[in-house]
Amino acid sequence: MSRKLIIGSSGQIGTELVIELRKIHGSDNIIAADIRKPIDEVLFGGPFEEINVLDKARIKEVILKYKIDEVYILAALLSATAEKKPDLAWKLNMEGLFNVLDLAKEKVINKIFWPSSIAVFGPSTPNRNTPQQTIMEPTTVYGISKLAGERWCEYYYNKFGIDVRSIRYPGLISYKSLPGGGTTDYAIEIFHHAIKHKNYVCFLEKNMGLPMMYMDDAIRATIELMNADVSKISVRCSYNISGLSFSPFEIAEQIKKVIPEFDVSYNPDFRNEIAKSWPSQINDQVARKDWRWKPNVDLEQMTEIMLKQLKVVLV
Ligand code: AKB
Repeated sequence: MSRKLIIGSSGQIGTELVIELRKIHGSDNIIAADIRKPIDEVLFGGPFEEINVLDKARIKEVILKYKIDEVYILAALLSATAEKKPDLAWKLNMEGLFNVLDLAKEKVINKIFWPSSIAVFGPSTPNRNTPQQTIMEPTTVYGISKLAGERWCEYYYNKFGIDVRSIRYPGLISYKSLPGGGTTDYAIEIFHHAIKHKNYVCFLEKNMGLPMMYMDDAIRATIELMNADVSKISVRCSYNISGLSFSPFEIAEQIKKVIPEFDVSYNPDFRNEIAKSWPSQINDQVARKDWRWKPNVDLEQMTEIMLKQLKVVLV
């Protein structure tokens, strides 16, 4: 049985990926790892190891201890934090990837998942229906690190035959775990504020449309990509995947259908400039063709799930 190590298991994607993979493969086969303590469900639901993604020796020690053959590297600084801490962002986002790519090169592991982002695109990229292959001139520290990472993934595949797979995640919406330091974080905050305070001051402008996705779809995409037969994988940098696309105004209107008194105002800050540089809607034809990717959850369904679930947690 193949064992998997999830580095960054206390983060937004890591939390839900560990829970889902444990359901599929059994708790003992999914090793959660982070420098931060995870939520109880992850901590007590199976093995947890403290790992700093910058510590290659420690990663190797845990891999050998559990006889792991697949690693998911989810530890990263997101777009807004990366603008404030560019040196740390570059170090964490790049060195973490290299540590794991090199362990694959040394044949300590067989397969890697590494997340990229729609942040690899920039202002010169076509804003709508953004193709898999297009102009990529990111203007953010995070986007530059993700684009460089994509090139390195493809390089390690071409040069050393490393089976590394990747997705360009859009903004991810979930109720189980909070994001931290991203530009798309508003799309989760808005739900928390709608329930708790009935008002929200949005840090993006009203009509700033961005690509988004409900977390269940993102987790399923990750698992489907990793399970896909190797012959189906034609992209070794990172796949575009598309779910939803909405602006702060559009999501607020959806929420108002359930909470009519909800009031939103707009006070754009530096994150609005980041958002402006990204596409508003992505073309994912290649992922659909290669490994039959298809999103399930639309804006209405997502709003309904988020409000229902968060009411239970927050009220
Ligand atoms: C961010 O906003 O930085 C992330 C992303 C789009 O990768 N959610």
